[in-house]
Amino acid sequence: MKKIVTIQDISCVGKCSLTVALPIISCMGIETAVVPTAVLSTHTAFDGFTYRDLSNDIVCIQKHWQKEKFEFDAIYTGYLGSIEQIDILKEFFNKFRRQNNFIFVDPVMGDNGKLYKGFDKDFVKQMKELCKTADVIVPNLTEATAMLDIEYNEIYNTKHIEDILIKLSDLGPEKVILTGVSYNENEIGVVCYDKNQNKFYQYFKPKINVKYHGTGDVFASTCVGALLNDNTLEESIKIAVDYVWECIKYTYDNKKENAYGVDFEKKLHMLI
Ligand code: PXL
Repeated sequence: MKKIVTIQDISCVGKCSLTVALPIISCMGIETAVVPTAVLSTHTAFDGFTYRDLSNDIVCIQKHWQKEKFEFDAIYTGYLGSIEQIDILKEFFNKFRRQNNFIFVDPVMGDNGKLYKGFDKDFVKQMKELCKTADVIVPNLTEATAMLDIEYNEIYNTKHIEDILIKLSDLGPEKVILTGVSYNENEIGVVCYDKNQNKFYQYFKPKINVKYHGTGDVFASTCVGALLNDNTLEESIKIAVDYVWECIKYTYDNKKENAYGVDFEKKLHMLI
């Protein structure tokens, strides 16, 4: 059985990060170890959320796991709360990186051209450093342009997107997956680049005009699960886009509320 460790916060209410990653990856038949980086009462789009930092615990967990000689087929990081946590994870990667495993970084920092609460340019700089050490990264357009320090624009062409992918892969990662790409008002999807194969792949679906919280985490979790299950990059983005799209469609058709994320539970059967 394949085994992954995913390292991100646990937001008690508001489906995202660990409360999404754990069920999704488990449904894909992969043993899922978790390292919670922080406990929040809700994700940060709610007012007045509580935040307990677990940075020290990450170090203790790492030391224990080294003694136990645990190994993982993939290491997947998501939302991180501080620059200190990024430094801790660089060390974690050094200790658990193997010839035959891969490091998958979702540089969660923002969306729709804006950074989330609590993130600034220094954080972006350090997240870029973490991305340099990864094998696969999954930024959205906001995160990609922030890391490359280029202007975020809602209108762009294929060349702009391919330039971004190549520049990000030049940093280090062999595979770069850019989410939330939309060349016209009818379609949205993912474009990715495989440096070793020097190939771009893309996959689009009809746009549903709504934004839900946590869909980036649903995508990243499904994508890393699909890659671990020996799907190609091209197959994996298709599996993940199709799943996220069905989750959005179901949620949109059944309720319009969006702060709590998508009802991904109703579509988990697609992944089993
Ligand atoms: O979905 C990304 C995410 C994860 N964790 C927390 C967040 C967010 C996005 O805002 O606030 C705590």
